Amino acid sequence: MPSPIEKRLIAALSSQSLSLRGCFTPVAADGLPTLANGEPAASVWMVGVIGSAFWPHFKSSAFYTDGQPDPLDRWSRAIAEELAARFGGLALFPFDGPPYHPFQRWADRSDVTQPSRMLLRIHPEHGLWHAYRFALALPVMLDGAEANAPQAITPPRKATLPTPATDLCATCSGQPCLQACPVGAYTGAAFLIEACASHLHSAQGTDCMQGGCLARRACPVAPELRYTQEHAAFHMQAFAGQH
Ligand code: B12
Ligand code: SF4
Ligand code: SF4
Repeated sequence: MPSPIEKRLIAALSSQSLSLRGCFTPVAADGLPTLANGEPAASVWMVGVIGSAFWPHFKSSAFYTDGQPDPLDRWSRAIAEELAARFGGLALFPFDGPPYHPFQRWADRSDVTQPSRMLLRIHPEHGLWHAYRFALALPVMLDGAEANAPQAITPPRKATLPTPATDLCATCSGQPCLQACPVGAYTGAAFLIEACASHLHSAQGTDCMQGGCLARRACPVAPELRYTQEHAAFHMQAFAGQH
């Protein structure tokens, strides 16, 4: 049963085609900055996308067509900062850095994601087809109570999540992601960025550039959520443009 704050956030996010990807009660090791009033955050809410469901909504925004750089990051920032102001908290972004906020560690604190052989986090239902757009660090606890209210109860969020039964990659037959890259950029333990980037900039890289990473596309988990061609090409162009 979602808490009142969870319901309000879900409603606000769904109007932007974004998903609430989980939440957690931060501890010092999570490395959260303090809020504007100098107090620590009482809860962190992870926001992201699953598949390409958000794509038409983002594409219809002014950010997509204004010709300025980083339209998706600017779209995310506009939404997050409005929500942070509305809820009295702080918006944190995966792309601000280096140093970067540890979004993948935060993901593991708030959802049933696991490290995959591609190093990206894999989710039992969403596979590799999900990403984070921002996090909201709020002064209210997970159940919506004020952080300093004596009666406030913080449910141990992880305890309410289903336990991932298996290591998805360890039980994956043939681990096709490790075979599919034409230049072997995924070794299972590392991502060889130079090998990937030089392939993308060559004539042979057209398939990856236009349809998305072949290794990621080879993953059998959640094939129905694979990014659309246009969405995948958008990310590949952004990646290739920086490397
Ligand atoms: C720098 C960066 C890169 C670099 C280097 C990535 C790396 N693995 O070192 C490059 C340019 C290569 C890159 C490429 C891509 N990235 Co990138 N990247 C980031 C970024 C901005 C910072 C990572 C970081 O240094 N964090 C700081 C450390 C302290 O945080 P952390 O949570 O502890 O993360 C580290 C550990 O979790 C560790 N790790 C991850 N998995 C595993 C597994 C094991 C076994 C171990 C030991 C460690 C480990 O690696 C992380 C980096 O060191 C993150 C966003 C973010 N803020 O996290 C996105 C992020 C990781 N990237 C993402 C994506 C999608 C990609 C690409 C597919 C390109 C794209 N945009 O479509 C490729 C895939 C490459 C790959 N296999 O990693 C997503 C992953 C989503 C997911 N499903 O997990 C993120 C979270 C961005 C987002 N908005 O959601 N990326
Ligand atoms: S984008 Fe293409 S070259 Fe780069 S890792 Fe994926 S399959 Fe390999
Ligand atoms: S193809 Fe198999 S090994 Fe690779 S990420 Fe997907 S589940 Fe994991």
